[in-house]
Amino acid sequence: MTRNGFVQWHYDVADQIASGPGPMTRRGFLQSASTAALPPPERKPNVLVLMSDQHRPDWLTCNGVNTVPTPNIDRIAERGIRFTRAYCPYPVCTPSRMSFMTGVHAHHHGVIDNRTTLDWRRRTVAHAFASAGYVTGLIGKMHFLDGHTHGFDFRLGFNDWLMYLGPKARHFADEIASYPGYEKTIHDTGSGLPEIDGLWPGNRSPWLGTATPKQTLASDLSAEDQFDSFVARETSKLIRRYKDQPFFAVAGFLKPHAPFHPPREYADKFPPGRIALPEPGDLSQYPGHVRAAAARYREMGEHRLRMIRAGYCGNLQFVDACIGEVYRTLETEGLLDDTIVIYTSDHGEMAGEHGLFQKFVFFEPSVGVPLIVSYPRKLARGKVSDALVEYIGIYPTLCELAGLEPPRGIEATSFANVCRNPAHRGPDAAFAEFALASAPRYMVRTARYKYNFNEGDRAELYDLESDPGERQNLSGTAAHARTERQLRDRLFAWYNPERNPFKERRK
Ligand SMILES: [Ca+2]
Repeated sequence: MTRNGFVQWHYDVADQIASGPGPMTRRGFLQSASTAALPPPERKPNVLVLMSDQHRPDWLTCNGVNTVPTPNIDRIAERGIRFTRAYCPYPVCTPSRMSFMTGVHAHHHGVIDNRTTLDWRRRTVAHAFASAGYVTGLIGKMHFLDGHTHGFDFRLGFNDWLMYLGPKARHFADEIASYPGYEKTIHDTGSGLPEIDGLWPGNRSPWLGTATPKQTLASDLSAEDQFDSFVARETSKLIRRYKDQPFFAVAGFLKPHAPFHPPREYADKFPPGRIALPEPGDLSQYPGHVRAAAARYREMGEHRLRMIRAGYCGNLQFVDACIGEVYRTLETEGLLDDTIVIYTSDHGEMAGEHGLFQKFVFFEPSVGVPLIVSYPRKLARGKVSDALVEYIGIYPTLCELAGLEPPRGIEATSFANVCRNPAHRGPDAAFAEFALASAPRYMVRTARYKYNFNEGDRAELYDLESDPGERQNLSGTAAHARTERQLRDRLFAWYNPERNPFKERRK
């Protein structure tokens, strides 16, 4: 079987599953419903979730930040509502994504790190849409192995891309190995190499021990061979194939997440020598985990950090182009008005602020996410909302906007009311948590303040109105004692650290 033949086979199998062998298939049911004597019901909207990985929320040209041009994401914002204060529930890949899928926080779904898998019994947003007659597809990254178990009629992931790449996959192994500390993780399921244990001999990557950490910025893979191009192409195919019935599609892009090696034409736009690193500022007021992480990055040296930031910039501009490719498919198929499009990311990226890179912290660039909701048939266009909304709320919001039954047994709150009226104030707080098994920490963010409770370490309190850069930790000051106490009570009412069972389990 050729590579293209493999992908075609996958679609044919998925189509059979979607059509089903029985006398009353999902498609047959929809057809029979539309031929009954009653007028046909209003057609359900399609749903397309475009999810990048690690896109810091403020880096959008439509937000007035020109560090990296994002013309394609800007076009989605022109046709929708852009949220400036959206938060992920747990700033690392898998726990955050499983909250998107299930509508519950990590302390309930139990996926508290990238090595834990989601309980198969958890109902997901994909189950909800499949039950409502949608064809459901997941193309790309999501951090679980079996899409069918979690509600998707079919999926294509890293393994399918690696099969498409064939021997060129070793370039990707070299790119993963280039990130300091990642040499040993090239067989890690979370990093993009083989996701299915047993697919390769000895449950190991065939490149284990042979990868050569990449030293230069530009990827050795062409733009069209990149994972995100594969995701864009296959998502576009799915849209074209299922355009006549409602589809629920998730496109999970890998970039701007590491490896920080954009295709050459994007790497050339951001020469590391011209990349400015932010001044870390006074770190003494921050808790120990922030100071320790900043020290580790400082040791990597300025050249390395410039390379990382340059690669991040090139990655972001490239993934913007891939997102644009999928969006243009909706456009050329005439589906824009009747498709709910979400653009978001599973968490942000510090990109050097406070001397930090990646995520793992509750500073705004890390715990914040970009979030755009577009549904031109029903919602206003070109609006901006500063309501506090949560990434975990996407599931009930999509159900409400698509006219599905409200999901039961979840804790996420729909923000469909803000989508319908962008002037709506929205919820009065957003919550997050992190590292529940090792050094638990928790965040509450209100319209004005952010309070972080760090177990065994000093707390943090920021006044985001007067200090949006979070440079002045007000925790422990007499002038803010009452505010701090109130926020702490609010946080513990949401989740009391005393009830965290994960730390005990790992002892
Ligand atoms: Ca991620």
